[in-house]
Amino acid sequence: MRPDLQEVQKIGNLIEASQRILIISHRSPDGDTVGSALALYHILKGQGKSPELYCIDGMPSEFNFLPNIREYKQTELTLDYDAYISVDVGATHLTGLHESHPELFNKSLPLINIDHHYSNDYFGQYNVVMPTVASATMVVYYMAEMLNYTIDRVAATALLTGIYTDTGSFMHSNTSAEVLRVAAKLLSKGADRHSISKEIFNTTKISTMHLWGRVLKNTHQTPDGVTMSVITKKDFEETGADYSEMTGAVDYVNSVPNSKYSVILTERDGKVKGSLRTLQDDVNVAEIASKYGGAATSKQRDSLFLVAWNKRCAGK
Ligand SMILES: [Mn+2]
Repeated sequence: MRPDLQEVQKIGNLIEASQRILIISHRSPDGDTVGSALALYHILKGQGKSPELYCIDGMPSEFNFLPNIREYKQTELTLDYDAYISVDVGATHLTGLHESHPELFNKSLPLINIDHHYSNDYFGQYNVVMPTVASATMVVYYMAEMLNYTIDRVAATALLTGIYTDTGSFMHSNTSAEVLRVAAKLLSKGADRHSISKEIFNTTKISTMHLWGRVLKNTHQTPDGVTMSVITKKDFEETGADYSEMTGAVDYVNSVPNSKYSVILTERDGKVKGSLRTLQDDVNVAEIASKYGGAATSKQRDSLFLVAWNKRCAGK
């Protein structure tokens, strides 16, 4: 599968005619939104353009090894750019700009929406949305190839970062033959696989160690195979960890043998966040999460919900 040729050509023409281009990442930035944005930033600079990077949240330190990561701006936005590109943004509210800058998303501005989420409702003037593809960086890769943009070592490393993080280091079920083909092409272009795996997957802060220690200590399994753990506000305070340091904990909890699915309940700003994960084909955690008002981004194997701290949970 490849992006729609006509749409990509229109985007190529828009970029050709634009000078100042704003690239927007989603809040709580992950390797895919950052990798897509940094690859585009580098490629567009190579085309003689003046790209800028925007994210409403700061960058996690594990991405410090990526060139140009410090170019991200969090300052007040003035919408005077020639073009806009959102990357890995499955829904407009994930930018944190939907209320302050609604004109970005009502098709009145030249916004290019590059994404791979089923939830994406084609909010851009231009849209390249491929829900069957494992990462937004793969969509960027296809587009760059189609437009004959050069993918050098810097761009290849940024693109491979998104593949690495969205496939959980090639361990999630979305690791298709096509993922490995694209990863192989990026490696042959000089992508720095060693830095990605070391900086993102094999570097753990002491506060994360302590937080995960509590997650693991609190883990138990019900007789019907639900593996659960719980983390309170006090755990965050005492370990000095922040919410982002919970990333990946639910996958680890789910590794207990005979897990039908796993849940971590986290106390967060007066609410309880439930993170659910399964590796079973016959378990749909999105359905379970939806009983508690599950998030729009929920998937069959990977879901979230948020309930008020004092709300009594009905049912299971
Ligand atoms: Mn993604």
